[in-house]
Amino acid sequence: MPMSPTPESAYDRRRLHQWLAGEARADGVSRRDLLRLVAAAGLATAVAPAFSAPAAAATSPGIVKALPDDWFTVRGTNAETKFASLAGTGYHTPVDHFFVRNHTSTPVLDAADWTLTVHGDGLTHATPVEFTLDDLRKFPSVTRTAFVECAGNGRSFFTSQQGQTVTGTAWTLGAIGTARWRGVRLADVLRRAGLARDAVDVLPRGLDPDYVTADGTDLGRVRRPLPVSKALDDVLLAYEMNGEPLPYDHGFPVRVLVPNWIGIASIKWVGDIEVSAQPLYSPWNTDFYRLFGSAHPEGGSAPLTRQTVKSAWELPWDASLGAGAVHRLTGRSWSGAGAVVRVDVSTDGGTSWRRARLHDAPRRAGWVRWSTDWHPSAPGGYTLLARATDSTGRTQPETTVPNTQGYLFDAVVRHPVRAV
Ligand SMILES: Nc1nc2c(c(=O)[nH]1)N[C@H]1C(S)=C(S)[C@@H](COP(=O)(O)O)O[C@H]1N2
Ligand SMILES: [Mo]
Repeated sequence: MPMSPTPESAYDRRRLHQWLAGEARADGVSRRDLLRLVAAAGLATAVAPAFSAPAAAATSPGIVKALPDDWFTVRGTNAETKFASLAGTGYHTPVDHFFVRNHTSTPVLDAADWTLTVHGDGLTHATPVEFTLDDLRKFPSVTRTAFVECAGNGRSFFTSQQGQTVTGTAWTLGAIGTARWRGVRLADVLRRAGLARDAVDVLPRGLDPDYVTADGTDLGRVRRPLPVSKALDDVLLAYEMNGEPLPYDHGFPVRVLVPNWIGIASIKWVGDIEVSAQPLYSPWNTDFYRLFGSAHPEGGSAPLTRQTVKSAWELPWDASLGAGAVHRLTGRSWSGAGAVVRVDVSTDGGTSWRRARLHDAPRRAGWVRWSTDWHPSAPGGYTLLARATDSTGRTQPETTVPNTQGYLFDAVVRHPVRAV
């Protein structure tokens, strides 16, 4: 599905214009990458600012929490939730089942030492403003349910269903979790810090180690610019997850939570936020998290924002089910654009479809649990399919237009099972 123009495309063109005019900053982004984006956007390339060379650093991967085989598939520095293990766990993903996506390793921080520094020329004064955790707790708190889903969730199906080669972690569908987050509005904190009227971008940065690519380039700490419009809309600085302090692996003591957007926007272990009157770039909105490939604009799409629509069965791959018995099969569907209002399922590889029963009221930024009864009369192999439709009318296609980094897979997944 080609990306429809989003507000981010127009915003991104403006950001690039400003970069060309020397009015946007791009620390740690190669000039070549920006020129590629400039060319792709059809802008003239008259002037361009200089860049500082990044320094090298070592990293050691690590996740703190236990990763039992029944609940997780470990993929490099990351851990994918097994959907089958969510059956019966309730609406919110228990924190001990929640997937972990780490570029490097979980830093074990001390909440008593932690501060958030808000700084930059998008503030009304030059001095940085510091907030301790206690300071944040004095702001009115907000509690909301939202999923965090990696942009690469479902990536492995580009290869296994569509025969395409993509780069990145080979997730199946378990790079998502839904939690009840409590924290403060980023808008409140930015205003307290003295947000200026000409601020355009905010850049939250993690306290985890520098990210070094496979070829040894140090890209610095994980950070991704967010337009002020989104930052002021519904973004939280979260300090609780499902009623408990954030676990180490999920950003303790404070993470950014950007509802409906791809997971990278929700920076964990946030230590500082730059507020800028100039548009900002980082490798996470130039090289990564755009769509590249022959079906996409030369030089890539606009930076990715909202998640797509997906569905997953709460069953192992190749699950065995008794033939001649009735099984209540369960699953979940979600979308970054609107609430899921309808789920259609097929137990015969897509020949016939019926509606699944929804067990939750449609809810934006969350998922719906659903079920269907299935009676496999004869032993043998079967293919289960589930296709969700959201309140904006978006539905899962049969195939996803590929992109080189395998983002935003949204096609219906063919889930094999056996009746025995
Ligand atoms: N500081 C920091 N924030 C980060 C990341 C990271 O590696 N470092 N990974 C991002 C990505 S790619 C995703 S998908 C989500 C995953 O959140 P989780 O590990 O709590 O599930 O965190 C995002 N925030
Ligand atoms: Mo991600």
